[in-house]
Amino acid sequence: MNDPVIERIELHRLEVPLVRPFETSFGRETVREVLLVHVVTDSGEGWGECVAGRDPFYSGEYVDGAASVIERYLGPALIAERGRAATEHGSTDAASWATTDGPGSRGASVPLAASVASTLAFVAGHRMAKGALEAAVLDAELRAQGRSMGEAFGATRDWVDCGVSVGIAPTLDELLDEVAGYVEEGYRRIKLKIKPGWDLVPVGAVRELLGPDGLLQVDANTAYSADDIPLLASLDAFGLLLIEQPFAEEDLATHVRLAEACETPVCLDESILDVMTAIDAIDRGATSVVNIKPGRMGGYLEALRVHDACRALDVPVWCGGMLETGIGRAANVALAALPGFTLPGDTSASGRYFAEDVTEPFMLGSGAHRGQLEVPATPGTGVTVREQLVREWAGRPPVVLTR
Ligand code: OSB
Ligand code: MG
Repeated sequence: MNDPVIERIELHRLEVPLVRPFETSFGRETVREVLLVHVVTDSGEGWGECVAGRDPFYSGEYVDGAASVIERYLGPALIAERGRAATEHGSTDAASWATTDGPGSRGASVPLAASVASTLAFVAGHRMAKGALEAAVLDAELRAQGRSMGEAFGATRDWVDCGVSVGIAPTLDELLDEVAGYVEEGYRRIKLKIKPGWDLVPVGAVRELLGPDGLLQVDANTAYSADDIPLLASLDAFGLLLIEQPFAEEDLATHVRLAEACETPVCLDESILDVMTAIDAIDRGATSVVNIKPGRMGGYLEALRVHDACRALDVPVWCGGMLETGIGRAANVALAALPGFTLPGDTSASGRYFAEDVTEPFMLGSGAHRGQLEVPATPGTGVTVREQLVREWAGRPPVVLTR
């Protein structure tokens, strides 16, 4: 089969209100500024979601920068390269993605998606922008082949366990009300955002609410420094699953010191940029659990490599989230169905974020599937983008890049 040729790339910018403000140690969001990438090839179409936020606070990447780098550099390069590769070189070697668990479980048959990272490698950084393009190409390619993302990734489950990430609340009472609501909905794990001044007291109160067996973890989004190691180690008293990214992205050394000072596993998020940084952080003892966010790692294909590497090292992983719409969520849920994802993810239902989603909503199951989301089984991401809604919610006309 000839590789598909990319005919057009459209960038759609949407502002989607959150059902409640989401506050972290780095800021407060009331609206999700979404950048969607729509790729049209000669054999089908696909959608990808960029996870960059409105501001460069969680990461150096932010949505205006991602849109700009795609429009000016990445999009034109991808269109030009695919024109060239399809006419001159024929098929691309996808062996780099064929880290199979067994024959046919992964499939090496996504040559177009597998070539995106190398085509775009001439641009430094900008992983979230690159990851959105790769996701759209992957969706298009899999739809053309009639294969679901779960099938292509090597999913081993039909349903995934869901946790929920709970923002910093105005008061302790409001936090407890919010957490109680999520428990009632069935979420299998609670993650509390913490920062200096909002840590021991809310964590203790939520532990009390959940009881000793409730799964609970915390995420500091780099808000602490080495002086806080004793305070963070005192979180051991609350039986947490893990402490996520207390120190700066570049600061593996202080994470190693904390890991040596406490019983609770240390888990890196911001610091893990690709499979190389993941293995390095594990080798150094800076992380014993890994938060996998495909956007932060430049795409699903690199996320699969991180999953495989962690699995080989017996390091548990879980799927993080970036307040995605149904487009990014669908792919995250497919990824979270892989065998190394042994902890519940930040893969919450659509309703935890938005009153209305741009795809059919993801809803928690009931009965045996309480607190779980079902892995989409139809081709590509398996969800349908409500294009009319995308147009209605767009704050500006789409940017269209063509051959
Ligand atoms: O650190 O995991 C994080 C959202 C935006 C940026 C960073 C993070 C988060 C979350 C939300 O915790 C997870 C979700 O999508 O539910
Ligand atoms: Mg985090």
